[in-house]
Amino acid sequence: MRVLFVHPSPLMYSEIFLRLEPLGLERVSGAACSAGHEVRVIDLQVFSHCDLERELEAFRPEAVGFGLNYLANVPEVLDLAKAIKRRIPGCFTFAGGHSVSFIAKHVLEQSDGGLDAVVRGDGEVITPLLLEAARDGGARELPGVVTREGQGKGVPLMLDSIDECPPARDLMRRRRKYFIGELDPCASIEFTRGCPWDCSFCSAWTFYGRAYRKASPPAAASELASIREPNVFIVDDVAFIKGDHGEAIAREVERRRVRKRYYLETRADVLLRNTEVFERWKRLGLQYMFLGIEALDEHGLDLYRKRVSPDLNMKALEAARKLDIQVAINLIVDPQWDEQQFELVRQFALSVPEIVHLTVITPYPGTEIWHGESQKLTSLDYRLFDIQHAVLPTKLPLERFYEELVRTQAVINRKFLGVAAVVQTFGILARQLARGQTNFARMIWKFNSVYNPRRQYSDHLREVRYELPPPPPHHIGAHERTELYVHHRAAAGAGHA
Ligand code: B12
Ligand code: SF4
Repeated sequence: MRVLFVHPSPLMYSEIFLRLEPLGLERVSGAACSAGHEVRVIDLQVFSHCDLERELEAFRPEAVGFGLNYLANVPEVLDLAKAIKRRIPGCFTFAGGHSVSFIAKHVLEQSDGGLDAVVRGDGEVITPLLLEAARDGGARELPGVVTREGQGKGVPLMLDSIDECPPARDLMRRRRKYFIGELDPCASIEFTRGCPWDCSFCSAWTFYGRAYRKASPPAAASELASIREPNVFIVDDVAFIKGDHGEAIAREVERRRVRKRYYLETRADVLLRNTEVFERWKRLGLQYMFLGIEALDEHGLDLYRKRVSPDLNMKALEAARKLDIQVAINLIVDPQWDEQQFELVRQFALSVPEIVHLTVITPYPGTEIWHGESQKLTSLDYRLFDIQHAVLPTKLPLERFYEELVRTQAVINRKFLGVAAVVQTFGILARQLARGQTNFARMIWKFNSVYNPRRQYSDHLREVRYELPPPPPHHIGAHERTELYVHHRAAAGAGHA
């Protein structure tokens, strides 16, 4: 079968700092290739809608699969699916990915015949079965697959070992467009999948049922060695949860003499528990680390069920400084913040050497905080669910809220995107430009055009064609949390922290 996989366009607020290869879609594409299909991938982060039209004309796919990890991309995918159905009526269209797994039935209904199926959970095992069923019939019975006839029998199929079905990186074109900050160009890799913690604002744990799977160290190191880019983003939700796993991969990487520069995301307690692992990876090229600090006070940390204290967070920052790893920290903005609270955050951000990143608390389907928010949500417009917009009532008038938010982001960004920082990074920039790598240089000049309070406010005034389903009215109790799971942790190889 001729199968085209499509990754939607970037969300404008993330494009400034990074643009990364769609690893999940590449893995699903790899699985379809191994099953004997003729596969192409088009990533609308780096190609235009016109390019997609040309691809449809030239390739005439018999099936099109969309990656829907992000809620904000749902409207674009719905429109594309409908347009493709009109253009190639017999084409089988489907979507899969993180966000759509939690609202599969709703999205399918909204597609108005544009989508034939939505896949919930891991995509590697089910996609070849779905493509077979698209040709021979029986799609509606497949586990984890939602079609117009209803939900298939059984729970979504989990990949036993993430060593299987490596990503089809060779199918991606314009790979030089993928970057994160000065790690330009940058590839991505997965050492583990899933997260055993249970923060109330996050859906990483509900997706995988609090299980996580580990790549075997030789397989992880071989994959790393096969990557051509000099920089690598380790996409694990929490990197090096198990110290011995991180050490074992490091050993294999050393043995193969792989030398790259790395970016990863982890937790404060994991960094403190496994400091020597991070130290070893620093020697191997670890440059940047993202720490989800989320709140500066005990109350906020409890509310998000982060299971760390403010003191421990600060100790982790000190540990990272000693290791000489550049750290970006995330803080969650509460829409109830007033001017004073923003000012406190600005002062904090200017007092620490780390890059401070702000995200607005957003109840996503699949998170605990989604439940019971029906009275409070001010919008159900998918496009605003990108953690840069406020979809809960703000204490300040909305326009003032965005002024404060953008002002805070600008102060923080001047710290590392300003003239002094550019002078510091001049050598890096010059080397990249000489090699024709322009992503990082563009990023430096783009900030003001994208982060703009009026633009953010006016995003709320756009015509809304597609809305999220309203959240269930009741809060979720501790004993009901497993009901949020897409996968249940029965799968082989799944572990706990
Ligand atoms: C790495 C990552 C990123 C990267 C890479 C993005 C990219 N180009 O793919 C970066 C840093 C760029 C990023 C950015 C953002 N991210 Co992000 N990201 C992740 C993370 C940690 C891992 C994703 C990953 O690569 N996993 C490994 C691969 C193998 O798994 P996968 O992508 O899920 O794919 C599997 C299945 O989903 C499925 N699948 C995927 N695609 C398809 C397609 C088909 C057809 C099928 C059948 C199946 C299928 O099969 C795959 C294999 O099993 C997830 C958390 C998570 N655990 O999923 C958050 C996550 C997806 N991100 C999230 C958010 C909020 C964002 C941002 C909006 C944050 C921001 N404002 O800056 C941006 C927006 C990005 C954009 N669209 O432009 C949220 C999603 C929230 C939501 N409901 O919309 C998540 C869930 C994190 C969280 N816990 O809140 N992200
Ligand atoms: S925020 Fe991080 S630690 Fe908490 S559940 Fe999500 S991925 Fe896990």
